[in-house]
Amino acid sequence: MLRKLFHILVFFSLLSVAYFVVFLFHSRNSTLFFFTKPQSMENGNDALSQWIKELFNLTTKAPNEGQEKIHVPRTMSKTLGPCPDTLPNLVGPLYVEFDSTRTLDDVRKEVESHLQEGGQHKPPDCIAQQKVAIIIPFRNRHEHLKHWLYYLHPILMRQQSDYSVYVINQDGEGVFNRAKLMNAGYAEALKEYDFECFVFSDVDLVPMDDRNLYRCFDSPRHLAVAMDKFNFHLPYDHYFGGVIALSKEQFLKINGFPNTYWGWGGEDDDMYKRIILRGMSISRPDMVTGKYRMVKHKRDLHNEANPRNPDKLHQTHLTMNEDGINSLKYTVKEIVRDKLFTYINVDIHAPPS
Ligand code: UDH
Ligand code: MN
Repeated sequence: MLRKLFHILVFFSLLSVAYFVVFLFHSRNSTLFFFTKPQSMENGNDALSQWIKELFNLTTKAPNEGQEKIHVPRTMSKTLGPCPDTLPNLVGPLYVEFDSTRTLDDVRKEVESHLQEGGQHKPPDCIAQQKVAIIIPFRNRHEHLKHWLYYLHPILMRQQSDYSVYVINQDGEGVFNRAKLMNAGYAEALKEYDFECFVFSDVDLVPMDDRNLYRCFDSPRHLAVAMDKFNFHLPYDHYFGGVIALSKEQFLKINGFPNTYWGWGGEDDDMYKRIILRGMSISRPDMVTGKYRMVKHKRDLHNEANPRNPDKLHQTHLTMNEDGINSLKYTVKEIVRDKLFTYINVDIHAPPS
C-alpha cells in the first residue's frame, strides 16, 4: 500500500516537472509575458538564464522595479542589449496614398497599444540607439496630421528609435513662422527628456521607404530628397527643406533655426547656409530611399511668400549668431497629451497678418 502511494507521488511529481518545462518553452516564444522575445536572448545561454531569472523575478531588485519595467517602458531593465545596426523589421518601399479618409480614432486603433501617452514609443526588446524628438510645425492642417500619424508611427516603430512626436501649433492668426515653431519644439522637447536627435518634419510629408531613417548622422541630414511634388528630384542642389535631422550638438553649433523668417520661404536655405558656415556638410539618403509623397494643398492663409525673406539670406553669416535658439522668445499656452502626439500650442509673438 505504502509502495503504491509512493508511486503515485512520484508520478505526480514527474507530471508537474513536465508541465513546468512545457510552460517555460511555451512562454519563451509567446508574446504574453514579454512584448516579444528579448533580442539579447539571441546571444546564447547567459542571456537565456538572465531571461529566466527575469521571468521569475529572481534577480535582486528593488521591490517595485520589476513592476515599473512593464508599465513604464522608458525605464525598462538595463539587461536589454542595444538594438542592432541592421534593423530586422524594415520592409523597404511603401505604398503611400492620401485618398482614404482617416480619423484619429482609426489611427489610434492601429497603433495605440504600442504607444505611451504623448506619442512616445521605445523598442520593447532592445535599447534604442538614439533618443529622437520629432518636431512638426503646425496650424490648421488636421487632415494632413492624420495621414502623417497613420504612416509614420508604424515606420518609426520599425526603425527602433526611442521617439516622441511633438506637434507645435502656432496660436492665433498672425503670420506663420515655420522656423520659429521648430525652435520652440526643440526647447519644449528638451524640457521633457534628454533627446539626442531632432527630426524636423513638415506635417504633409510621408516617406515612401522605411529605410530612410528618422535619426541623426555624423552630418546634418536631409531626408526629403525626392519629393513627388518635385518629380522625385531635388529642386536645387542646396535644398534642405521638408524633413531634416540634426543632433543636439549639430543644432547648437548653428544656433538652431532663425526666428525672423515670417511667412513662406527662405528659412530652409538659411539653415543650409548656417551648416556650411559652421564647416559642416549635408548627409542624404539615395534618391530611391529618399522618396516622399506630399499631401497636395494650396498655400495657407497667413503664410504668403514673403519677398523680404530671400534678401535676408545674404546676411546669414552676420545674423546667425544673434538670431536663433539663443534669442528665442515664445509663450506656451497649452500642452495636450494625446495618445498619438504631444500637442503644444505656442504664442510666438507673430505680427498680425
Ligand atoms: N504649416 C502649417 N500650417 C500653415 C502653414 C504651414 O501647419 O498654415 C506647416 C506644415 O507643417 C507645412 C509646413 O508648415 O507642411 C510647410 O508649409 P507648406 O506645406 O505650405 O510649404 P510648401 O513648400 O508649400 O509645401 C508651398 C506652397 C504650395 C503652393 C502650391 C500651389 N500650387
Ligand atoms: Mn507642403
